Amino acid sequence: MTRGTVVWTQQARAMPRPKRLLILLPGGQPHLLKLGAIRTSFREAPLTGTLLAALVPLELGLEVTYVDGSVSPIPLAEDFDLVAISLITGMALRGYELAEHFRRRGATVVLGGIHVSLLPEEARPHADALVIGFAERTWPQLLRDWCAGVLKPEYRHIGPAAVAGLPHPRRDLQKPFGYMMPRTVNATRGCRQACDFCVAPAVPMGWNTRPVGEVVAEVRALPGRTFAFHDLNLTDDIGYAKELFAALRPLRKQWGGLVSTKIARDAELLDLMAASGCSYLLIGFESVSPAALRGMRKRFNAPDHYREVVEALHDRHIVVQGCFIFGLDDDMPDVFAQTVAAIDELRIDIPRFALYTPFPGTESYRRLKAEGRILHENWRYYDTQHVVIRPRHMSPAELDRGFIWAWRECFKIGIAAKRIRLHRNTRISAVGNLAYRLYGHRLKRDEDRFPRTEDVVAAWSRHEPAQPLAEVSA
Ligand code: B12
Repeated sequence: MTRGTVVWTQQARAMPRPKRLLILLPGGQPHLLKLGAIRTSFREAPLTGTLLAALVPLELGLEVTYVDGSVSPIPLAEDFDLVAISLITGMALRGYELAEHFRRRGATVVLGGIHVSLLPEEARPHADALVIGFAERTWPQLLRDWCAGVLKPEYRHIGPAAVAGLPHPRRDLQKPFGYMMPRTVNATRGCRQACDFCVAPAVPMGWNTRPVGEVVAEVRALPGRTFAFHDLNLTDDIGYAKELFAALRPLRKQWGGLVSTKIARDAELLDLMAASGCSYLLIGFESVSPAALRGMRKRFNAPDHYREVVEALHDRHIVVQGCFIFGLDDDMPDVFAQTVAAIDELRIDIPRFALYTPFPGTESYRRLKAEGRILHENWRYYDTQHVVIRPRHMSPAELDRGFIWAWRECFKIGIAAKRIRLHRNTRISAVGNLAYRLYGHRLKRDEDRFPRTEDVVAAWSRHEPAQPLAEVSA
């Protein structure tokens, strides 16, 4: 053995192993599609985890693992030094269980995300540190503190996110073939509207936009020709949106995103949007009743103009994914049939339904709580797909049945096929309709995964645990 080799071996032994960081989204089962050994999500790839991974300071030398529990098993038997878990309300209880699990194995646990910002006191006992608000600045600082052994119990950033100069999300850590749309991008943060069910005014997120040049550079660097914007309301600042769309045009990519019905008021915006490669849009129509819309403070939605909105987009070959909410105060028992008929008349390409859900911290929560109409606070069911309130003009069970009926009715094969044929962009429309048809079927069939309201309320009053950990990792 040469002298040099001995020195190398001793150095290798003396080198500390890199600290292991797990970034975890607890994940939800409802949108999982299992085909034999293949697990994929109906969804688009979330940005939260990949952005947090990109923000990890390189000089700390951490070994980063990213797991989205929606598409991958959670590595319960592995040891990590630091586990960072992102929580939205529907995932909160699972997240707490996972936090306890990894803490028992010796990890330091950090919790962040919308739910933590809404209810920090609930989250606090489950974590060594909380991150409240947007984390572009606080998360790198937290990691530096942790490595230096001076972790604080709380890191807080209230107000608009610091979005200039962001690194590109670590999409290389994403599960390959895990998502229907793997390439997602974020251009704006927050929303300036005040819809009563939305958490944006509750956090409060403020409003901020990334420099257009940085967004364009990120999009240019993406492989493939398609991507999706993950913004709450991409066109909330119309001037910014126009500048962005004009700059995207030369890239000749196709994209989808979330916008409000307000876009139809501006033909120039629509033209720029279409020319920049917009191929589908998710729009919250929410209701066909003006009174219901007033009740939820979404006055800028005018059902009389919905037809115009859809036509303006169809004229530009843009597929319209329309969201509708059931369980609003003005909803009568015939709201389900009325909405399904309106969707047909409006020629919405991909309809989608949600239940009115009073997320903690929101205006709707305060109001319904004061009226004694919140059935339970088992956050597991706060996912907009389970009834958690007592509606005004029907029973919770009627709302439950009507909701499932609408999902099933709207995606009956003949009806869905007619919708698909109507649009020139058949591929997107077909994939969307097929995915939601499968979803509607599971909603009805899979009683274990979608227990109905009476059972949930009964279990809540018996103080039963939310969900065993084994189920989480399955
Ligand atoms: C894009 C989006 C989606 C995408 C991707 C979801 C995802 N998991 O990322 C899709 C379409 C799939 C989706 C689905 C759903 N969504 Co969604 N979605 C959004 C949206 C518009 C943007 C999220 C985003 O990507 N932001 C950009 C990223 C980078 O920011 P971020 O996630 O906020 O994270 C930042 C901070 O919060 C923080 N942070 C977050 N987690 C953690 C964790 C740690 C440890 C740290 C340090 C920091 C940290 O750091 C990040 C950088 O600042 C938000 C609205 C919003 N503005 O947040 C709604 C939102 C998150 N969705 C919501 C809901 C309800 C859902 C669904 C349940 C709807 C449904 N029934 O299908 C599902 C749930 C799916 C799931 N399992 O997550 C609600 C959640 C409300 C709540 N209290 O729970 C929101 C807030 C919308 C709203 N206005 O009410 N959604």
